[in-house]
Amino acid sequence: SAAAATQAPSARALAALETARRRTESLTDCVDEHDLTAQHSPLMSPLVWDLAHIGNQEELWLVREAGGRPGLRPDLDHVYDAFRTPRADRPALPLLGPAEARAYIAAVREQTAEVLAAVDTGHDQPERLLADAFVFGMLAQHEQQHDETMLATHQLRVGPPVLDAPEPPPAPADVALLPPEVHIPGGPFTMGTSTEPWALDNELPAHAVDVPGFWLDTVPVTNGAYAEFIAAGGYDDPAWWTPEGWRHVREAGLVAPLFWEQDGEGWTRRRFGRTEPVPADEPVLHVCWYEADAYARWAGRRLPTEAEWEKAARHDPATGRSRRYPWGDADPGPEHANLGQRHLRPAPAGSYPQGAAPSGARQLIGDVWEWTASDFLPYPGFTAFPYKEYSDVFFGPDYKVLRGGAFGVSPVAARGTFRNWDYPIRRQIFAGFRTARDDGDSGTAAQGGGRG
Ligand code: AVJ
Ligand code: FE
Repeated sequence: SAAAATQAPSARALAALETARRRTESLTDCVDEHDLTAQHSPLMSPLVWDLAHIGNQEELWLVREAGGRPGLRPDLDHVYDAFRTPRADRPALPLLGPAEARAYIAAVREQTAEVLAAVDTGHDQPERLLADAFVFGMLAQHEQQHDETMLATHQLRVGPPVLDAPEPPPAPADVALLPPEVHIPGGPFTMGTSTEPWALDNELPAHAVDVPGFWLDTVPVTNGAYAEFIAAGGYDDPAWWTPEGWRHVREAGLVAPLFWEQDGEGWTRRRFGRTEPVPADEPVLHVCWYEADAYARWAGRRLPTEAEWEKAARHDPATGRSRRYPWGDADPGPEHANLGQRHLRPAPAGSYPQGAAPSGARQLIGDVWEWTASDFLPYPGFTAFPYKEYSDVFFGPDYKVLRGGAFGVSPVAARGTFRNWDYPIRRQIFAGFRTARDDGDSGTAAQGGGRG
């Protein structure tokens, strides 16, 4: 909003930290001690680990680093170091209990507020950590990222529902009239940013990338379209899969997206403790990169590269400039995108016309993370900041990039330059995809068009 743009960095940072904390509380106050300390899946930490890890990172960066203070519990650093202990082993750590963890993060936050009030967070502050309140914004994003991880833990948790949110609005009336794909003209565009104050190190620096013209799905691939791929035997035909993807789909016994259950002719799914029919018009969720890639090949198409995705989301052909969001530079509002866990599901494909890109593509930001074809690699001129373990240690062929952000992503951690990454087998994250094709390719599906 215009208000955020004119707000002092310290006020914006405090508001972002408070918003994150309210969400953290809402995700942890709704369950009992057992649910906080249990491991709901070996893929995830106990919720109480995330809770204290949030406070420990805040102590480390805001109280000790930014504030120059001795800190509260430096002895906890090793317990909450994400690199020391994989998620599956975290229940065995000497973790703070729920009451201790809550008291700890509250005590850290008191000191954070004092530090924030005392340090110069102006644009001209020479210390890069503090300028524009960057490190405070970084920690607000960190907490929100863990809130999203805790939301994924809630999705994996078995038991009666504890989360609630209103349903997203129904699809707008013009959805049936949308073209299936939009054209993005060829030419250079500016990828990444050197000016977004709270952009994280992997989004920097801005650099020109030449992207040939291509076609992109107007909306994310829906459950209905994905179900056609399943019905056409997509999981039984190696023709659609990369060799690694085929090996994985066989070994893991994948037959449908995570959480889908066959129900007669159709599909149901468990969603935050409730079972419902899989909605055909909703973007597909909980598919791994291999499944997204296989679907695209079956449809006679491919996943977009990361550069293609960002060009579609940011390039304004009228000015030649890259913008912060598909709709322009204004912070995301509820009219633009499904973000911030306002809803507990993606909105129907074709929603949010006010959030459309200049090409007409919709829902690039929000609803579902979108797998791209690209490995997670540094941009030319990348430098790790402020710590190598945010991005640097992950660069390479092991991780695929996701873009756009899902319904459970906070607006503070969603923008046209934001980069997420995960292993190509991961399905518990809130990931879907859309497909693309080169200029000049017919785009005719090998199976007679499964993009319904
Ligand atoms: C950017 C989502 C891959 O959760 O592993 C949280 C974010 N980094 N704490 C992750 C993160 C450190 C990260 N992802
Ligand atoms: Fe973390």
